[in-house]
Amino acid sequence: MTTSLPTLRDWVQSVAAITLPENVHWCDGSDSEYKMLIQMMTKSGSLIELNQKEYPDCYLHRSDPSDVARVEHLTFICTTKQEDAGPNNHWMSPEKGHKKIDNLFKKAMAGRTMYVIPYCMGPIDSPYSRLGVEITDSAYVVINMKLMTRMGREALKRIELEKTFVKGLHSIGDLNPKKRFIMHFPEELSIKSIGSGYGGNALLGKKCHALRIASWQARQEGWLAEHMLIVGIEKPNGDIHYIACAFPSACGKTNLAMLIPPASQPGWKIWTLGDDIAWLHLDEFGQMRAINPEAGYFGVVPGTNPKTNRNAYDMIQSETIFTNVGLTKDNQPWWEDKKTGQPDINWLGKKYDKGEGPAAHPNSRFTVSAKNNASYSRLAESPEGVPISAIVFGGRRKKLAPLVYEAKSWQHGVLIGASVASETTAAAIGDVGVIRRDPMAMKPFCGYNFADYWQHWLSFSDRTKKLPKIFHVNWFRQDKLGKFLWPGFGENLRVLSWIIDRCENQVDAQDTAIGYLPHTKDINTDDLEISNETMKELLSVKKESWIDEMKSVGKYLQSYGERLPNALLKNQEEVLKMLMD
Ligand code: OXD
Ligand code: MN
Repeated sequence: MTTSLPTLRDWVQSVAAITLPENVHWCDGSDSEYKMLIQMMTKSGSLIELNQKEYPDCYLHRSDPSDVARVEHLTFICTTKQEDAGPNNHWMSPEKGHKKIDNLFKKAMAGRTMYVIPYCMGPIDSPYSRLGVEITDSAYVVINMKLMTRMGREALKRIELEKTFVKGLHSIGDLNPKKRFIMHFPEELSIKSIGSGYGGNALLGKKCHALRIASWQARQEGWLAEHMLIVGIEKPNGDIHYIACAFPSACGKTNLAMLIPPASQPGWKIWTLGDDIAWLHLDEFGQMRAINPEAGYFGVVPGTNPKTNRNAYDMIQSETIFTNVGLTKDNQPWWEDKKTGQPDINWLGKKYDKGEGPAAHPNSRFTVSAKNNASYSRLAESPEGVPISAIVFGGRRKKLAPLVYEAKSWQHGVLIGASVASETTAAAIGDVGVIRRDPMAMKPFCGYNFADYWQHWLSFSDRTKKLPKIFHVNWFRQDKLGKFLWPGFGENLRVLSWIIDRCENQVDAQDTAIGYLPHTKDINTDDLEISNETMKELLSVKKESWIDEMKSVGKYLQSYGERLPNALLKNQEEVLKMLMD
């Protein structure tokens, strides 16, 4: 296989001339190709076949111990002007960026196969989808891209027709963290990544393309590329509302996207469209519609059990690639909180010893096709996407944020999104549990200056009167002893149900300075062991703390300087004033 598109052919040839691979393999995306690669990798030891009776077609990959998460400190946005990347990104000039990384690509693929992966982000026939080609020397990347994107022949056909695609060049290099860089050149629609074979650093269709580059393209073209799950919530009367939720990494997006209604909520159903990324467009009638650019899940494994996420637990019993989990004696994958089996070997391949840390790495992952999920929505393949009724922001906040509240307007909702803060998790290298601002859950993923991004968000209210309502949720509020106040998981449906009632104008709410809050009676707590006091606490707004919060938000926003949209600051000042009155 090769291509009739000269720009693609020339680019592949020029990359080969620098990286000097032994072979070039154009990926056709077929099942036989996938099988061939699995066989090759199991033979070489880079994949371990798991217990095929219990886990058919499941494999384990162990990444280098120094390469287990995204590396935000080594991720750069390379724009001509530094202000275009903004204070939210690490910046390098395109000239310096290319020079630095091109040096590392010299002979990087010597003795290896170079794979050329044409892929489509989004349903293959959707006008909202975008195309890319990833060149990589990692067979692990190829098999993951097969599960995570629409890749191969069909994608190439569309690339040849449209002639525009994002160029992604990746090599694992020598996995030396000192020679690891993830660079984005949004003005050229290109990505170069070297030195890591892990997740978002290496599967370039995901964070690099579908968020960082796509957010840049989206601003130019009038849409939004967001770190959001998309889920359909079917009410007992059969009506379905689609909502998009932005939570920071490892804050339960996958669990919410696959939620199973508890027995106490008969008649409700949940349909998954996506668990990580949403592309949002206004259609010709001004309705916001969403597609999921991905075709699979790259989810955090630890904590997955029949109680927390039955759908995910079942879905990863077959046709799954596990990365960095432990093993039982009979070669089944094992992770913390699996609730069954015993670890024998840890994620490093060593005999498990409780004193030496967890069996599975806290950021260990599963890769699986979205079609394996029992709650997969039939509209996930729909080229026109789904209409969005509500956008929901959230984060991990031990204190402060109530269980749920609603923005008073689109502009106020943008302020709420811009103010999102959360405790950091193991999804990225760095301290865990530290509160940081993570606007719209996009801190690591926005490919341009946040000030311009907020302006772009605000501009949607000039374009349509039909925008979704905006909400904020916090499943993670704790009492003084550090115990979670809200049961979470399936019970979150009770909160979603209030959100839907609000979208349908079925219930009124308390009008407070921070937004509209539910009356305690409107969150259904039937069959739930939760006291009235706890509910009150969950919905309480501590004035002094919120005054501090809004002051801190004001300071944060102002750090964006002159490009900060006035409307955002005006909204923050209004909320602060109402709190102080
Ligand atoms: C992810 C992340 O892997 O957000 O989805 O880190
Ligand atoms: Mn994510």
